[in-house]
Amino acid sequence: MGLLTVVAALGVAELAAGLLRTVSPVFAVGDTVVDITPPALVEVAIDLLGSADKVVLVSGIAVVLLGVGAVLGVVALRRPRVGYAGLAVFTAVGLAAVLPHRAADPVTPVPVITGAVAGAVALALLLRSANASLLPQGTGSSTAPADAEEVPRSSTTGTSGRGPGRRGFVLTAAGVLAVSGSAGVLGRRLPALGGGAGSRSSLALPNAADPLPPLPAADLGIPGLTPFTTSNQDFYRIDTALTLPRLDADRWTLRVRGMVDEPLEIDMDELLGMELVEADITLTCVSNQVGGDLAGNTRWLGLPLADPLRRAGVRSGADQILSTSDDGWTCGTPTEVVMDGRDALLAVGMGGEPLPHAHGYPARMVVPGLYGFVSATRWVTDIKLTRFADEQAYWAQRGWAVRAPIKTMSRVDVPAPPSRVATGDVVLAGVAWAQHRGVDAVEVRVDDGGWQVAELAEVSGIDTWVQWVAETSVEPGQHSVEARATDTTGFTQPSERVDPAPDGATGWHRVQFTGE
Ligand SMILES: Nc1nc2c(c(=O)[nH]1)N[C@H]1C(S)=C(S)[C@@H](COP(=O)(O)O)O[C@H]1N2
Ligand SMILES: [Mo]
Repeated sequence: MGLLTVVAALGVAELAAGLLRTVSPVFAVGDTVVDITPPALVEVAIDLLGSADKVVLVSGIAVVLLGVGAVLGVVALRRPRVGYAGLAVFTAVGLAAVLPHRAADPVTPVPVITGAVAGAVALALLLRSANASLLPQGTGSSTAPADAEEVPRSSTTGTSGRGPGRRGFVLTAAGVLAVSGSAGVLGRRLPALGGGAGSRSSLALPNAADPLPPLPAADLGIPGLTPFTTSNQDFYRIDTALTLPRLDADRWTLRVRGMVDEPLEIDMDELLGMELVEADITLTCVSNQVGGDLAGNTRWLGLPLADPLRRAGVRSGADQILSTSDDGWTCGTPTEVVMDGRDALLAVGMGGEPLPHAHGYPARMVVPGLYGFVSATRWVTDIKLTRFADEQAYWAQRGWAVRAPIKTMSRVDVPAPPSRVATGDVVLAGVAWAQHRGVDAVEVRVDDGGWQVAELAEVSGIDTWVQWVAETSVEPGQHSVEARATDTTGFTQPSERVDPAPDGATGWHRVQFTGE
């Protein structure tokens, strides 16, 4: 009974949230848990669980809610008021989570209240039929005569477990489960169903004013080596969003405001009508460990971000571009980086398609050379020119760096551990990046021996990673390979191991393999 009350409340709340396109109470509680958990603990969780962190968090919340619900249900059988009081406490927790939520809007409390009412109705129905089933046969059940043939059986067992009330309870329970379960599933699906004019499938991207030539020999095609171009499907994803924002391009606008001469707002029609450019840019997450895979490269299509900023007229002193996504995440980017002529984009296309929802549909920022957390706002809807001294973005508030250029890095992909390779000639290969400086050289060494210069694939610019390859020969037994990159400023990545926080990991990636 307690479980079903919780299911009813949550299911109906999800349906209401889906219909109203507002914050889901369960996910809002999840966000609150993340927000009030000490950042160090959140990092431990992310380290341990990787991208399963969100599933674990949301399932954990569901398990706690169902557990508490089950206990309250047992108590409520004798003392119904406890059940309703528990529901009231759940409601208060839900409201406390959704009201201050960063993506809250005026209708945000409605799903919580609707869920609470549904829970109360379910509890009332269940209590009524549960009480009927617990009553001794024939005393409380008005349906007893119709089921008279069952009475002798239950009286021989000495319990009322098979009485008519029990069947009633099971039917009521099944009804509650079916209705609230489908409400919940439908609620979670609703945002994906909208297929209107602004939907991703009907958005037609224009061509770039000056399309890039096809890629040169950027891909060496070595088995096991990370492809030069990452498919949208395989592109890594890092975000604070427990639920994927699903925006409609028709309703999307971007405001540019703050320390500007003339605030402005552009919509998608205007944006797609402007001169768009293409650029190959490798995105990297600051949380990437040495050898990690939180990096991806693709061809982006978008408006140079400097255009609308110039049109609005950036006032002097506005050293920070504070961008906000539809889900309330904020990001602080140095104004001078965006205005210095590099391909800083308000991107609408990724890998020849509109941005996938997961990667910011309908528009996001991409700034070559800066880690994603200070540059790559997805679902961006607001840009405010301000000062670093006046306002701090989401991760800066949590102790991460304010300015975070991507560090020069190389990774060994081949051989992949735990790899057994034939002795004799062995191929070593990987990728290296130093966005917006460009990789000048990659060196590898086996078993702490001498450094050997690797061969680099051809890339068209300084904003992408580059594949590297080298050959060596090894004897049978255990070996290790290490790589280090030097960028075009002459800087060689240091061997010193530094953790990702606060501004990116350093160290040489080392991979073990066995020759046999
Ligand atoms: N709205 C929003 N945008 C965001 C983030 C986020 O949590 N929310 N994470 C940022 C971080 S930390 C990174 S590394 C990049 C990753 O972009 P991707 O998921 O498209 O690869 O998005 C950035 N943009
Ligand atoms: Mo990131």
